[in-house]
Amino acid sequence: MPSPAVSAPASEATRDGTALVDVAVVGAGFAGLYLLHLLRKVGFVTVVLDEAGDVGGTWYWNRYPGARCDVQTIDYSYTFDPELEKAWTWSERYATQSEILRYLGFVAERYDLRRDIRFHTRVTAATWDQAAERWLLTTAYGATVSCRYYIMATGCLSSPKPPEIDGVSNFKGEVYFTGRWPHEEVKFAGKRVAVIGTGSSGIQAIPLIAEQAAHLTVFQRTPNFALPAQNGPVPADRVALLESDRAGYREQARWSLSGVPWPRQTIFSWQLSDAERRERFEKAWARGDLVYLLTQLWADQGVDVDGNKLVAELVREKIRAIVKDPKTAAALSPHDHPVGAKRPCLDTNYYATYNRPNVTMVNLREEPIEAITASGITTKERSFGVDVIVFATGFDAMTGAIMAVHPITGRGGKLLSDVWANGPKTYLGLTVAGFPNLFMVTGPGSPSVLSNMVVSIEQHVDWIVERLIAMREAGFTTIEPTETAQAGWTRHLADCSMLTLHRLGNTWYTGANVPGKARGVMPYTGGVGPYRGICNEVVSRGMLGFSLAGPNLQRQCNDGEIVRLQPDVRLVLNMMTDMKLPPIESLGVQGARAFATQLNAARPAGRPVGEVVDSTLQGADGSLPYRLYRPATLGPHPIVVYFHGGGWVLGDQQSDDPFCRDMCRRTGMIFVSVGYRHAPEHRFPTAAEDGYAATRWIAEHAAELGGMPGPVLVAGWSAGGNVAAVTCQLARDRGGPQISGQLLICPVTDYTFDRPSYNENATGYFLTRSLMYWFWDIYCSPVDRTDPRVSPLRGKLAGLPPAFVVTCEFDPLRDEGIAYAEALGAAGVPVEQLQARGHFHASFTMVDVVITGVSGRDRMAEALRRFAKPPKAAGHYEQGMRPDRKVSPPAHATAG
Ligand code: N01
Repeated sequence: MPSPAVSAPASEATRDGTALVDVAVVGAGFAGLYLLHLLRKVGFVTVVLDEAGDVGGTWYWNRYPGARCDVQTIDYSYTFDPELEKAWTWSERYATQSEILRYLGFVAERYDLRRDIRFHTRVTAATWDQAAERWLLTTAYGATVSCRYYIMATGCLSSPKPPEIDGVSNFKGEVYFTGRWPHEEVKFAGKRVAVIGTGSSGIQAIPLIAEQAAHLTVFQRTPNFALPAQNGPVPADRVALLESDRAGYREQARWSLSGVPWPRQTIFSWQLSDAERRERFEKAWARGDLVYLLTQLWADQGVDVDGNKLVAELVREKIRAIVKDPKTAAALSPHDHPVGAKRPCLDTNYYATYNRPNVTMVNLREEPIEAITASGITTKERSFGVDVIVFATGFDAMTGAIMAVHPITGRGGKLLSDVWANGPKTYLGLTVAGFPNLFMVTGPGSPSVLSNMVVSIEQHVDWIVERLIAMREAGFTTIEPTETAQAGWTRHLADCSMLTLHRLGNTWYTGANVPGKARGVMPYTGGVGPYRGICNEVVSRGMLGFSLAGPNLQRQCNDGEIVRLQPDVRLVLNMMTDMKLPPIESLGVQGARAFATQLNAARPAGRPVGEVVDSTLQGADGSLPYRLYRPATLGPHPIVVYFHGGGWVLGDQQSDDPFCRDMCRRTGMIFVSVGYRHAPEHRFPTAAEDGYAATRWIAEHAAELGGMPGPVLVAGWSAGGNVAAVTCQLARDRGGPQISGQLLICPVTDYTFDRPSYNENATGYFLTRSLMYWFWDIYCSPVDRTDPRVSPLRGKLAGLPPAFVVTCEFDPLRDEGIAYAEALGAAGVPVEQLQARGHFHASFTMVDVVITGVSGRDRMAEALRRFAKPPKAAGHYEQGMRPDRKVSPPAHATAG
């Protein structure tokens, strides 16, 4: 093993005792080793510094009994060199720590890496020298390194956190930390052992310690979900899949959500029977694969609280079946976080260990630890005499190891600790504004710990090294992200965090495990593949968000934000682009209708409601079909008359089915979706007159429909929003029916096309300018377009029911929706607006596809509920009666 006295590599120059290199890398784990290999290969003089005595990173330190990886090792391996893949075979599906360490040693040997690694070398400070455009690193043993580029390959879970329990230093027995386990064998035989902490480390170590110790007492504060690893040979189906097309398998992993190639589930929990769900769960349990368990049960398990609760209950059922003592089983059953919000654990005999006579579980929720004494541990209730304490208390994750190099001083004396005081700020999780030429591998703001780490590491290393090569070729010597790009990324991360349930757990993902640490989801929750696409796009768009400079070059700053769309909207639009769909207007009316039907057939089915009834009502000129959605709760319910979208040309009473179901559930109201007539068969003003007539009929037949007699509400999306707005004006002018509120989602309100949103969003966001021209031409002659029955913005607005107007940032109709809301307000109508940032025209109707639309629909439902509740003095809202109320978005997604 190399000693601390490793001399400076031959490739390094020195000046005044300071080693001069192109690149200094901190950390000799998976990331540092691959960086060194690649950087050297392309001619950068590189040194790697590591506090450890040899290569391995996290696998060097975490030597506790039972330590293994929790992603199958065929996936948790380097893929950069096919020859390396051939040269190494894993012995088990989840390799032990010692086997992984051997693998990393083998890699170091194979590429002769150790000669450029300085072990036992802790970096104590890093300072950017603007004049020299270099970083100066100081180390614990005094040596200094000057580098052009400074890369933190320090890992996400390498800085153990202190246990935060009084009296640890008083304890006279043996103390171990799982994250800093000794190299010598630790003997537990005949000893009374305490383990504090039941995360992945504790759960792996506990069964093995229990087998040796005279007695083991486990101190558990929060129970975790754990899945039996079912370790053994690598499953034959995965090996066959890999070997049938190794390159294809690896490529799929790179573009998958988690870095392991599993397909996206498309079936939702509510489409499966109890028996089918159980069967899927049992298969996952028997498979022993966390990624499989977290992604392959049903599509809503990771994004919806209700879909997730079904998984949680099935795991708790398993715990109750394995653990004999009901009180212990109950204590081991997590209830405080969704499955996957906290990293679930992969175990071998964990739950069954609590059936052993020599194991006691202490539930710290009932009896917290008060102190550690010379002879043991005292809780609020009892004292436990122990000989050994094992702290499996976790890490200051994601930021801890980076901040452990302190101070990191960037441009203008800026300290990273100050910049990150309220939580890490990065661009792409790779770079930080104000810290030129500093890179982080799998830093906060990148998928990192929510992915197969090796896939994410290889992506970062490749991206960084390619950037350094490109800079060298172009003559640039510094690179730094802009504040705009970083702020945009921070916003994008927050948007992404609404996609999954990670925000709902108090975990190390959110900084909650370290007292005083800023809270917020730190890893990128938008998925490995989408993230890779974004990093590539930064490059293809001319290093968007970066400023580059060089001695003989003009500074190049391509300022801007890489993602302004909501993450799921971006995915949907990219998917549509990939499908190379023809413009809808090029298909002709019948073709467009067939196409819309085909699109609707491919979307997720809506959720169950109490009852769905198809029938007919009386329209302006004959009967019209309608579809009624009734809540499962006891009636009578308020009625919402709903008008679908489709430009007065496409769609029918079923075409917004998932949206109506969702809103019926969310509001607890009856939704009646009206099949109003369409152009070109029925041009202006048929849709408007049908809408009005249908509303009148529904109000008159409210009791028969099971609804509340009295005022109804109206709602509509797009052209349906137009029909809803017009209906309110007609109802006011024609003596009823009474309407207590209007919900207008991306409504058409005016015939002019010159507002900025028409130009800004003319193409690329599904509803295009030319499609809108087409709709208008089919429905309404130019001479009729100023008529308020098609351009309600041109009508009289006073005296209309209160309104909730939704507009989307990337929608040609945005500005006319805003104009309508403002005009309503100016006319004294109580109005609330939801201007949805990052959304497009179909964001709110693409239920269970655009997950970030949930909070918007919650706000719409709240508005409808308020409208339906008349003020005490009057039967319905009159002009100006209701103050405009501000509504906060809900804390989390609900199923409605
Ligand atoms: O750490 P943790 P870990 N008093 O933070 C408890 C990876 N990993 O080392 O939840 C009492 O998960 C704490 O309780 P609570 C993996 O990503 C991977 O186990 O804060 N208890 C918790 O139970 C993993 O998620 C593998 O209430 C205290 C435990 O200590 C991550 O590393 C193996 C306490 C800490 O759990 C971290 O896992 C191991 C106190 N004062 C780890 N302070 C693989 O298989 C903390 N706790 C690849």
